[in-house]
Amino acid sequence: MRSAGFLLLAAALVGCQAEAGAIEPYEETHPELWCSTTEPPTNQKMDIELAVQRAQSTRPGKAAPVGATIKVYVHVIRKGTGIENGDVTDEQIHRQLAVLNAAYRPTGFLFELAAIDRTTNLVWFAMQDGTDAEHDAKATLRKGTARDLNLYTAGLGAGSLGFATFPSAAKADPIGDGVVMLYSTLPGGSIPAYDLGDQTVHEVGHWMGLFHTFQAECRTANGDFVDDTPATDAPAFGCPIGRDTCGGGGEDQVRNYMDSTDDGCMNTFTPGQAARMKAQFDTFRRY
Ligand SMILES: [Ca+2]
Ligand SMILES: [Ca+2]
Ligand SMILES: [Zn+2]
Repeated sequence: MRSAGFLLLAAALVGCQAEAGAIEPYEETHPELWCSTTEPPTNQKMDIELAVQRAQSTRPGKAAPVGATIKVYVHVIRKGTGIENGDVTDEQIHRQLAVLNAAYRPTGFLFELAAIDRTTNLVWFAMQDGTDAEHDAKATLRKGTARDLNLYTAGLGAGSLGFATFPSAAKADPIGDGVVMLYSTLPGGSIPAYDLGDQTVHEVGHWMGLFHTFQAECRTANGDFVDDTPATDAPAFGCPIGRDTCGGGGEDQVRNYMDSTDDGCMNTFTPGQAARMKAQFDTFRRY
């Protein structure tokens, strides 16, 4: 069991070493909005994979980890009252939870609304990844433990649909742990093609430990450390069914939640992604 695990890891390491350079969207697409999650640098990814391997190979009984029901604390950051000021409604939040549960139920995870709070703050409303505004908002609002999802909605800016932290970062930065969404992507929001709540499913995918399916371009199918998502050369936008950007391995999974397609297009997590989420949650969020 253990040696098989290390063989898999060795294969992953080879994939990682081949990985270099930024992933550029196709010239013709130029989306105005995108996921702005920052993935860990390659050397840190190797440490993360090793930590998961180690933790999972020493699990009592060595049974595969199961999923969990995750409490969700929703923090609405607004400019004022009314949806035009980012004051998303309780109904939108309940619909978002339903979208999350529909997407994650097959993976073994469910989400349960714990609380909603609302804060009017123009500086926090414009928060971006890594800013003082983000830090201040999270330091003030975050609730629960590493097992709980803190979901912030705000106006963001700079083209961001949302951004998330990874499970492996939760212990070192418990305050920062969470998902920040552009408020107008929640179900019933105002962004065409990104108004069904699937962008939150994508960002929560990062929070669960998933990387983009196009992570390593065509160099390896294992750039996302998931075997059953074929190598993909670049993010897909819209819904280009049948696209196949890398030779072999099957068509690109444009319906995968961890690509970059429209909300109406993405509808799939693979068994490999579900297994990765469980191992990541068990290693980094259950302590
Ligand atoms: Ca893959
Ligand atoms: Ca292919
Ligand atoms: Zn992303």
